[in-house]
Amino acid sequence: MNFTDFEQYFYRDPIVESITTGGNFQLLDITDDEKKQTEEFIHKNGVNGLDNYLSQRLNAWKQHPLDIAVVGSSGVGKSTFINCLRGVEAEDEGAANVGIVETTNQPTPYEHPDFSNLKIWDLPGVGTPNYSHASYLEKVQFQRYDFFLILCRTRFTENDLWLASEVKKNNKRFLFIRTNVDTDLYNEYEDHPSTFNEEEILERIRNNCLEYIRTVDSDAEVFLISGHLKYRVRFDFGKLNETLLRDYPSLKRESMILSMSVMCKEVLVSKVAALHRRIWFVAGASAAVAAIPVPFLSLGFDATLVMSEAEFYKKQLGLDQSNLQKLSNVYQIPMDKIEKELNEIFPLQHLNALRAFVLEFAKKQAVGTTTEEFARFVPYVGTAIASTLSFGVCYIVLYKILLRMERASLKIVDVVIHASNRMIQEEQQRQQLI
Ligand SMILES: Nc1nc2c(ncn2[C@@H]2O[C@H](COP(=O)(O)OP(=O)(O)OP(=O)(O)O)[C@@H](O)[C@H]2O)c(=O)[nH]1
Ligand SMILES: [Mg+2]
Repeated sequence: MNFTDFEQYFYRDPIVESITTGGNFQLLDITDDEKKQTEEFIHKNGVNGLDNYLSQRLNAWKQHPLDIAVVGSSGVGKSTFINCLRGVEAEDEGAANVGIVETTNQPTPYEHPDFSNLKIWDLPGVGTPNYSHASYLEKVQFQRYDFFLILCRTRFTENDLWLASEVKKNNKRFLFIRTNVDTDLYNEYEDHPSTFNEEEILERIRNNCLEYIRTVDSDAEVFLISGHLKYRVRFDFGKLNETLLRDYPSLKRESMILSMSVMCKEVLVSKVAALHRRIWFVAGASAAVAAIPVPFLSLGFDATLVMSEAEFYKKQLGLDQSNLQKLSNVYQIPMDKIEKELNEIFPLQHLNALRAFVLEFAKKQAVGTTTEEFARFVPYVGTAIASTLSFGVCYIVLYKILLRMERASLKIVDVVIHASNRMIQEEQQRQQLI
């Protein structure tokens, strides 16, 4: 099968969504700038040092600080939401303090547990004696944030609207988030069990919020969520994340995508697209290294680099042991159920011993790979690199592993959604018994 057929094969694969079917690829395609920079590098230096140059490019996303501000009146659920975004529970170490009495009174940064460039800031609400309109912007260092998430629990206040208009004046972005919809739904159910209709109630809440916020921004949207971790796969959480990734300033977008936890299909698809476009960097860097002998492998191949990249996919797509264990705890999914689901796609034993698996895979892949298949990469990395077997093998190995991991991760998201629905049903039944 030549490379085009190989790609076609996956494009046509009817049973799964794959990297080729979801997300907006154009946005993440190799830019002319990137192509030009690599070309210039090769023109100047030959392939000497190209591995370093490309490896640096691979890590560039870590250099972008990302600061997201979460703001809203006291008690609307800021800290709870921040924990949810970071994938931690209120009782976990390093979690934001959550409570029924006022807990946040000065800007407090929370780093993402895995990616320290991403900080989510818990900001005090506007309009308290300590934070009047006049002093608020200066006191919270308004300019440092890339993005504002404005939260409310019932209705947005005048203070929230004031903040949104300030953000807009400064050409920054904000999103309105309405928390606590789980409680609203529950109350509605209690009050009107015979006519209860979830969609209708959510629509009513949405319209009610929109009426207010569209007075400051006619295009404003509102996202309805529950901040509790177990609801992270429900309501507008996925759409919220998608918008957050889409609206991020372009330079920081890759960084943002790679710095978020996988919590829904929207984030997952963006991550896969971002990882996919890294493959040619890794393959180029691998091929640029002078032949490093790998036992039993008769081609120059930077095995360490390729293995680390595969490990990076695993972590990015939430398939590492600690994340799976966490999902198992939060959503009460037995580990052997997770293992069984994964076995059909990417057996846990291989995921856990990924480095050995990658090497084995590369050995098999080296037989039968032909270099003409990669001619399309000549414009990016030059003939000297694109025509090596190393480039081809590395590309195919990473591509196939990424596809498998995408399927595996999508499966896990499905299992989590299922488990979350089950937990919610059980809770509703328990509450009816009280
Ligand atoms: N059911 C439900 N409870 C929530 C939600 N968000 C927050 N809570 C609860 O509401 C209470 C207040 O939440 P916090 O996250 O501490 O609110 P906050 O905005 O950080 O409060 P301050 O720091 O005091 O301004 C806690 O008991 C949370 O468990 C939600 O979406 N659904
Ligand atoms: Mg708080």
